[in-house]
Amino acid sequence: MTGRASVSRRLGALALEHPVLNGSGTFDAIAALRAFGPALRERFPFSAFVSKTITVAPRQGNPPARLWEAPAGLINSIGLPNKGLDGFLAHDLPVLATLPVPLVVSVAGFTHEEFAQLVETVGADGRVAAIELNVSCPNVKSGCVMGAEPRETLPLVERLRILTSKPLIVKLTPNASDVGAVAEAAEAGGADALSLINTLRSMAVDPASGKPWLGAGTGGLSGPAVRAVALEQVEAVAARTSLPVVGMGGIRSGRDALDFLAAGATAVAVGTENFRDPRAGDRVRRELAELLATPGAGRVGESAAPPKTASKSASIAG
Ligand code: RRO
Repeated sequence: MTGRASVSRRLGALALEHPVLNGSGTFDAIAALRAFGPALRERFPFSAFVSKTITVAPRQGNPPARLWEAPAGLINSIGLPNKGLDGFLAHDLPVLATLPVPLVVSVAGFTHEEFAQLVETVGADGRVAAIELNVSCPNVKSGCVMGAEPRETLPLVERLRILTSKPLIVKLTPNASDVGAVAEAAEAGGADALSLINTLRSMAVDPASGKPWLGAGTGGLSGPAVRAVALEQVEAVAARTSLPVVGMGGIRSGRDALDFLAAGATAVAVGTENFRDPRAGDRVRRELAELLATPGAGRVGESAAPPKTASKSASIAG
């Protein structure tokens, strides 16, 4: 993988001051502003903030239990609770717009129409820098399957592309049979960037009853348990498209983040670790900056495959 990382820190038109973002739904910036006040704005851990996914209609989310601690990981079955588009615009967006970094709004529709309404409305708002299309939520029964098959992803992204000039980031699922093919479909449809991985479909058994622990039966696994899977998928996607990739999955340290850059990611996102340590993003950013300043930082292994494009061939340290 030597030399597979891009030095560019752009996701389409969205320029990043450093490579560390948050994973959608893993950092409640509104609660953090209440808890940490101006100190959070002065030293915001992420180079862009990605919101929790919103839908057109408000949602309560899944029945409890919604969380299970797995070995080196977390299974969630949150089920997309949110205030809906109107509630987001009225209550959350005005606060998120005060953050000192660009705002990426994550959206999910159950139909193409819903996705279109979300992208058109959110994209027209000057406070929004980019839109993440969540086509990969593992925790809702219908919908959100549009990222599982290239034939579903291509027409959706094509339709949304013409509705906004803002960068579109497509969030990919690790549960697709061929994530590289879905990534190619997103690129063909006009996406500006890709992010992966969303969580791995999973379940946990209640030891007392022998029945599923989670109220919805199944959930999505994240945390260090998925990091090796995520790295492989980032590598595969970076090799098959020329789009910038935001790599995530179990990143806890600058060293973990560097591995994702070495696998071909342009930027990384810290997710589950934010729940354990709300300052994790800042630590990962500092540790990664130190590693990137170290000569030869990119030499983390043997090249698995030749880079597809010249832009992917710059070394990390370069
Ligand atoms: O809300 C959730 O249950 C959820 C979402 Br939208 C997602 O994209 N990924 C995930 O693991 N959980």
